[in-house]
Amino acid sequence: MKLIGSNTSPYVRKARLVLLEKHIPHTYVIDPPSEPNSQVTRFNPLGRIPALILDDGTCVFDSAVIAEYADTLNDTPILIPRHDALARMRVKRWEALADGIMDSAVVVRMERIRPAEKQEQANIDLHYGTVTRALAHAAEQLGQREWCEGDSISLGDLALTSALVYLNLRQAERDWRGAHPNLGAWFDRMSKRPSVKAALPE
Ligand SMILES: N[C@@H](CCC(=O)N[C@@H](CS)C(=O)NCC(=O)O)C(=O)O
Repeated sequence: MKLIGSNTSPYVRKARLVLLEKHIPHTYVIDPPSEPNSQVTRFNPLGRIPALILDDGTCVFDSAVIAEYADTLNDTPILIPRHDALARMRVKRWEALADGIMDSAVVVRMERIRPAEKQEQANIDLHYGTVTRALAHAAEQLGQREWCEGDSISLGDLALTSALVYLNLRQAERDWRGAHPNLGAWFDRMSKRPSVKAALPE
């Protein structure tokens, strides 16, 4: 299978982390949709990345569907609990929280790269504030635990890691570690994983 993505996209990073953690063989192809010759719309009608192309040509999107599909391919590890409905919901909720951080951080990024006179400060403030609130919630929920959910790594950990990597990249001024030292310590542990090292933006 082939994962189409870019090194800056947090959604792509989430999908890559899932494939890498589960040691699922794949080729990683960099093809940002913003490039004029991008082929992404040939596969994904939404023109977005990540897009996972299976060997028979099936295109899997978006990142949540890719994560769920990939997780069923093997049990090493299981990243989304299969039988415990509440644990499964909590993992998917961590993913939703992390995706929401990514969504708002992407809005802020898109505003900031517009010409200064066209930037909407109210939109920046709204989404910057959403990230601030979501980070506080994540830190509070995480507490001193080693993992977002249960006693092993889950999709929640990978999604949150990806969101934080994106904040480090695009909101470098944000001192989220200072505000939430427990999140910083957890992130430092996650950052030592070979998957996270392999999927960092260049
Ligand atoms: N909800 C989607 C979001 C994907 C997304 O918005 N990807 C961005 C890159 S960060 C993209 O492809 N943007 C190009 C576009 O929308 O034209 C997911 O989780 O995969």
